[in-house]
Amino acid sequence: MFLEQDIQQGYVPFPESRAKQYRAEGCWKSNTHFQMLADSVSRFGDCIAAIQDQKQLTYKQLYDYAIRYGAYLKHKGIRETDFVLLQSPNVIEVFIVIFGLYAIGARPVFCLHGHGAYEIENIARQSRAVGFIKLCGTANEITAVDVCEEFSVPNFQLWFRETILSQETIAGSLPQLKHLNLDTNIQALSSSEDIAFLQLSGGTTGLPKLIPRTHADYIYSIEKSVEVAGLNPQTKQLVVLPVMHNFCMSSPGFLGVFYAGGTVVLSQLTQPRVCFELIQKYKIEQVSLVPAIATLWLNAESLKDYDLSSLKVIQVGGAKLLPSLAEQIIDQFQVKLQQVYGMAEGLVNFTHLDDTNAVTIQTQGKKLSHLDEIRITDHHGQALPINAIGHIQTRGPYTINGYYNLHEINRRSFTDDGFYKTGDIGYLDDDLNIVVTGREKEQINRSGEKVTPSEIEEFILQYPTVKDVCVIGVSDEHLGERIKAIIIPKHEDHEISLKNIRKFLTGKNIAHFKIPDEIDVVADFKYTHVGKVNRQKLG
Ligand code: OOB
Repeated sequence: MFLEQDIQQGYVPFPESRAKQYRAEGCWKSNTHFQMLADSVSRFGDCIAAIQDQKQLTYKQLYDYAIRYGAYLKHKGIRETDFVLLQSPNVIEVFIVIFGLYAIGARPVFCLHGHGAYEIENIARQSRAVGFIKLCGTANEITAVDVCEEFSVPNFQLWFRETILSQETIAGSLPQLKHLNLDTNIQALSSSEDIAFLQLSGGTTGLPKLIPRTHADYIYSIEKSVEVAGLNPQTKQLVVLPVMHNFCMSSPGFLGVFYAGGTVVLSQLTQPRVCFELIQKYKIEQVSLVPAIATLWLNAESLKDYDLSSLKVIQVGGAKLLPSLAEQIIDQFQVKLQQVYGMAEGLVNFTHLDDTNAVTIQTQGKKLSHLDEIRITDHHGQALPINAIGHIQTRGPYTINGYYNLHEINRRSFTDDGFYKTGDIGYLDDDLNIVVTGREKEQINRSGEKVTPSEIEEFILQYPTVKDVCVIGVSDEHLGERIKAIIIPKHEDHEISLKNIRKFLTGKNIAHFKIPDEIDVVADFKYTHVGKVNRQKLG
């Protein structure tokens, strides 16, 4: 019912012919995220939905608190269909806020915890959001909120800075929940085919692009992920990746657990000891990791000090998992490994729990839905046969048809017949398992966080004594790739240090995960025979 308004703002809907098929085949249902929670409450009301430190929520409590928080936001001026930026560490209150927004039909824009004021301002501008909810880990944390209050983004004027202290009770950290006198009769009118939220693409164009996902398409991907990951009401999942990331939100993620009636345990840290302690204490069965965290855990001395025998499935995705690492995960943790190749734009692939080890180790598995269309093409967009390596393109019941409010970029990122050009290179094997072999576009994958070199280069060029710079990813045992800036100073006497560059970039309020891990000061770059900087020879 709000579709018309969104289309005017730059939303590209599913073509009606495909939408009809997705409805007819039962992929898209009529429920919204809030109704999905209500459904879980009716089946699992008194079961524990989430735990973090001393705090926990039953399904019923999560639902009641969400309604109260939603009523509070409404009272403060947030209206149905408003976009609201949300940034949070992995704290339990974030679930109340997300479902509070859904309760009143407002739409979260999921910012990563690492995003700085620079990214936040741009996301606010592009989404035309009305406000920003920031959950802070400490009372005196200086955050994007403090810096952003000077923004001059039209409509953007509602600031909610909630200090979340782990030792407090939930009602202590979100005192608004005590306001019982608010009108909690806040039925939202949104329909399942409306945009539910905006997620951010790591992207190759610098600033994050907005990804509009509908309730129907996203819930379908959750349902299918729950099936393929084997979640059930007994499932105990550890969430260690940032909660706002698509992987741990829905593939199957915490929403998968809420759908299945299980329990989510949140960790704010990725450190092995902290996570192993939680796995042992709560008898965790399932966890989703990026390869960099899997490596960290495997190499931890403390691995032998804990009983991790409850772990049944470790999912690894977000970046290429090397077969040798895949083998170690299976051997050392004695678990089923499930590779997940997905993207916030939609398409997700999983290896199956009954696949042979060879398939699990060597491939990124099969598409989630029989209606996902994946094609591998050559440079001209011509489809290639099975086993041929090429560009991975996709369309389907839960893959977007365009970024929000970005017409120019959409022309480049989508084909005329509606396929999303993932930018990934790979092939489909004889059994239709996908194998990702690389990327066509420049992008650094630092521990699953996607970083665009040109964006960082532009910032470093503003440093007074830098003449030229080239930012590359170099392979790193722990991070997958780390960020290296190769810098030519304006004058050979100019001293440029990593510390000063990092300080300078921090002052620009950009996300901390984009700040170079190392620099190299050189007299000149190496060039290809056509005169382009040869990035491969720089590392
Ligand atoms: C996930 O989502 P995004 O949007 O942060 O990043 C998507 C990109 C893919 O296009 C690909 O380049 C890379 O991340 N990627 C992988 C991979 N999984 C993602 N590359 C190689 N092997 C894999 N298994 O990262 C994401 C979203 C949902 C589920 C899982 C990951």
